[in-house]
Amino acid sequence: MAYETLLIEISDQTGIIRLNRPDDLNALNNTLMDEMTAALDDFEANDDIGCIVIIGSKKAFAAGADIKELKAFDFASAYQKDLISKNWERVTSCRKPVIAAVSGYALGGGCELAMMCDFILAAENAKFGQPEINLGIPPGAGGTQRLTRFVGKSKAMEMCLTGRFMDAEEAERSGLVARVVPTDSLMDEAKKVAASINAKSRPVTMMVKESVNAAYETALSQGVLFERRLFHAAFATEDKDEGMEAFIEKRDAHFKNK
Ligand code: DAK
Repeated sequence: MAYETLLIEISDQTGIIRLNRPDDLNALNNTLMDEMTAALDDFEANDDIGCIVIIGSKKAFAAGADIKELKAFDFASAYQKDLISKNWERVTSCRKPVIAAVSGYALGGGCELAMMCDFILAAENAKFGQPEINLGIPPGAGGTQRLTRFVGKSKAMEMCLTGRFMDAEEAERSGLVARVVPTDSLMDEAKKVAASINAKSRPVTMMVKESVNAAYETALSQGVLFERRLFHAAFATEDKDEGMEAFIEKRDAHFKNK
């Protein structure tokens, strides 16, 4: 498929989606979100791909949903058309790990998209924020919910109420991002992390992802029980035998994803 707003690349076993609307700081319009849905569908269906990276430009991961597109809606049309809802959730149902590699601005829907990914790798120049309040709207793609879970009520409330941006150092300190890397090495670092995940047993990476995500949706005792069921299930895989044999034989494991 030819993409208008994305650059797609497969590097080793990593599917890379680069947002590509440079003139609008990668503002997330309907076409881009449709294309991202299609790209994620393709990568998910491709057995050669273990892991996915979403990245923008040096200046902007994404400066939010496209305000020029949003402006045209009123309540009746937003409600009846379920404004920009259907193509925003695809990343959250992806079973393969998805890494957000954020350089520059990740604002509004851009910050929300990054938070929908499994973890965020931030460049030193990254800036996160939910500035929707300056436009006379609240966050609409999970910003008040996910940001609060990442950084706690006080900081999330302050950011959503004032529109203040958080830099990479503060984002790492607050638990929003996994790690901060030099700005010019962001893509290389993202590929390295992805390669390290690609070398693991794919069904087990899926189990880990499902289990960590369950921590957000369940009580602790139910989450631990869910983890226990997956743990026992992993003992039915050939990869469990390979991983343990490799350890005992002091060699690298070669997983078959079985
Ligand atoms: N939309 C459209 N165009 C944008 C944009 C955006 N979000 N952000 C930047 N641009 C465009 C600018 O209009 C400008 O275009 P031209 O004027 O050159 O044609 C170009 O990108 C460069 O921007 P600036 O000239 O402003 O660049 P600066 O370096 O001076 O400033 C900035 C960078 C990021 C601080 C500034 O551009 C800015 O404040 N941008 C807007 C940030 C913002 O308010 N974002 C939140 C948008 S609302 C939902 C899903 C998603 C959402 C809601 C619901 N559902 C699933 C229901 C999300 C909503 C939002 O994200």
